[in-house]
Amino acid sequence: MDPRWWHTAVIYQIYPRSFQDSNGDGIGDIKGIISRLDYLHTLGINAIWLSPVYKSPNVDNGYDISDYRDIMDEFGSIEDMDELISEAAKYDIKIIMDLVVNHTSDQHPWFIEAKKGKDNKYRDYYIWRNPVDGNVPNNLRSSFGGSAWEFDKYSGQYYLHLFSKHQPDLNWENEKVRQEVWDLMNFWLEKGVGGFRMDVIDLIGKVPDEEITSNGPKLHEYLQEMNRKTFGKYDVLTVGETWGATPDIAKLFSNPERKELSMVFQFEHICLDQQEGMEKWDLKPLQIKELKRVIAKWQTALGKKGWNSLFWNNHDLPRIVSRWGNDKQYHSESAKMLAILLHMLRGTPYIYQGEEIGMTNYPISSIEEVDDIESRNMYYERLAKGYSKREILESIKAKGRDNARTPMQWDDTENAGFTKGTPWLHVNPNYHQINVKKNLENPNSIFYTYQQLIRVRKENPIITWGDFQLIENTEEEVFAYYRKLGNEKWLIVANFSESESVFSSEDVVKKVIMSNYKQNNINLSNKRLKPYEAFVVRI
Ligand code: TEU
Ligand code: CA
Repeated sequence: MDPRWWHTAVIYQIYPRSFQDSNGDGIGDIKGIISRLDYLHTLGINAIWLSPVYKSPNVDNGYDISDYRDIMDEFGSIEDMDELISEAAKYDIKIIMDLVVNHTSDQHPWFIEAKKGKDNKYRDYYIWRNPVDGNVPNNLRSSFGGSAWEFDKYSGQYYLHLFSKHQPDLNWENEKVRQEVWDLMNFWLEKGVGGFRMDVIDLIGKVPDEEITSNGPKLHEYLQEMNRKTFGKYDVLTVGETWGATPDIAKLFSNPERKELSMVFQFEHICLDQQEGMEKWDLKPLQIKELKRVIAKWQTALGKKGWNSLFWNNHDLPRIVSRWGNDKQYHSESAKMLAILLHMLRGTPYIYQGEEIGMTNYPISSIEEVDDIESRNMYYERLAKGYSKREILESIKAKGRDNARTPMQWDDTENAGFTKGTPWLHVNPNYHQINVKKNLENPNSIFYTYQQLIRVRKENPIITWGDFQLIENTEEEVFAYYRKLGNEKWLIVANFSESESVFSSEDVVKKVIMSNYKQNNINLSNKRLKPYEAFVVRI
C-alpha cells in the first residue's frame, strides 16, 4: 500500500460541548479548544476528529444539522473555526470534520421547504411514502425507539427518520441531494480541513421499501462518486462509521484501489458485551476469548486490501476503563493495559477525550440526571414494557452515552476547570483524583503511557506495517500477540484480569520497549503476570 500520513497518525476525538468552555456559559466551545492545542501537542496527536460544530437545534447534540456551512452559536463563529484550523496547523494538527449527511435536522431549510407540500422543489430531498392501510408504510424502526416513519398531517404522507423524528433521512437517490453534499464537503475542503469522519455512512444506500438500511446496493457507487467529486484530489483522511461492516465489507470501503474511504470504524468488538440479537442495553459480561478472536480476525483479514481503525471509546460508548478495565483498585494499571493492547495493533488509533487520563463512567442514580436522547427514549419505552426502573438504570449506567459526555477533567478547581459557570452536564465527582493537571505532574500517569505509545509508534514502522499474529496457547485471560516486520519481531503481552496470571514462551527478550509495571528485564519462561500487567518487548 502507498504510505499515507494517516497510516502512521494518531487521532484525538473532541466532543466540543464537553471539552473546554471559554466564556462561562457552561458549554464547551471552539475558543476553548484553541486554548488547549498546546496540551494536545504535548500528547503528540496528529489530528483532531471534531464531533459536529455546525448550526443545530441540538436534539441529538449536533448530529442534527440545520446549516452545514455555519457554526452553532454556542460554539462560536465561522471565524473561530478558521482560527482553529490555522492555529492547529501551527502544531501540525489537522482538523477532521464530522460529516452527518444520512439525515439533516428537521429545522434545515431543505426540510422546512420539503414539508410545504408534494410539489415543493425540495420535497424529493427526503423520503416520503403514503400510508399503507391507514398506517405506517412498513416495519422500519428508529435507532432511538419507535417507528422510523413519522406522519405529516399536512400532506398525509410519512417521512423516514432512522434516528429521531427531528432527524429526517436524506434521499440519496436524488442526484440533487448528492450534489448538495459534494458542495458542502468542498466548502470545508477548501478551508483546509484534514478529512471527514462520516456518520452512519453505511446507511446512505438504503432501500426503505425493502426494509434495507445498511449496506444498500448503491452505497459503494455513491462513495466512489463522493471520492471523485470531493476529497479524491486532497491528501485527507476519511473514516466511515459502519456498524454493519464485516471484514469483507470493510475491504470494499477501504481498499485503496476502489477509491472510496481511508478506513472504517467497525464495531464487532464493541458489541461483545451485549446479548446476542438483542440491544446494547441487554448486558452480558465480556469474554476475553471472544475479544481475542474478534480482534485477531480483523487484524489479519484486511491484509493489504484495507485498513483498520483502532478504538475503545467514542462519544456514544461507555468509558473503557469502567467497561473492561477496573476503575477502582487497578485504575491506572488497567487503563494502561488497555492502551498498550490497542495501540500496538495494526491500524490507525483513535483516542477519545479524557481516555488518556483514565476518565470513568458517571454514576447516575435517576433518569433526571440523563441528557442523552437515546437513553431517555429507551428508559420510557422499557418502563412501558414492564422493565423495572432499577434494571433500566443499570443498563444506562453501563452503556448510556452520557458516560462519555461528562465535561473534560482538567484540574481540581471547581467544575474540574471545564467552566466557570454551570456545566451543561454534571462533572464526574472523581475529578479531584482524575484530572489532566495531576496526570501531567506524575511521570507514571496514564497520560504518559499514551504519550509514549504515540512516540513509539512514530519511531517504529513495525507498529504501522508489521504483520500480526495472535498467540493461541495462553491462559484465557492473557492476550498476547506478535508483530513482525522484516527481521524485527515484537511481542505484546496483556493480562486482561485483576488476578495474577502467567505467560510462558521460549522467546528471548532483547529489549523492553514499555511496560505498565516497572521492569527493565523480562524473562519469558514462566513469566508471572501481575493484575492487568502489560508489556511490549523486542525479541
Ligand atoms: O451513531 C450511530 C448510531 O447508530 C448510534 O445510534 C449508535 O447505535 C448508538 O449511539 C450506540 O450507542 C451516530 C453518532 O455517532 C451518534 O452520536 C448519533 O446520535 C447518530 O449517529 C445519529 O446521527
Ligand atoms: Ca462556552
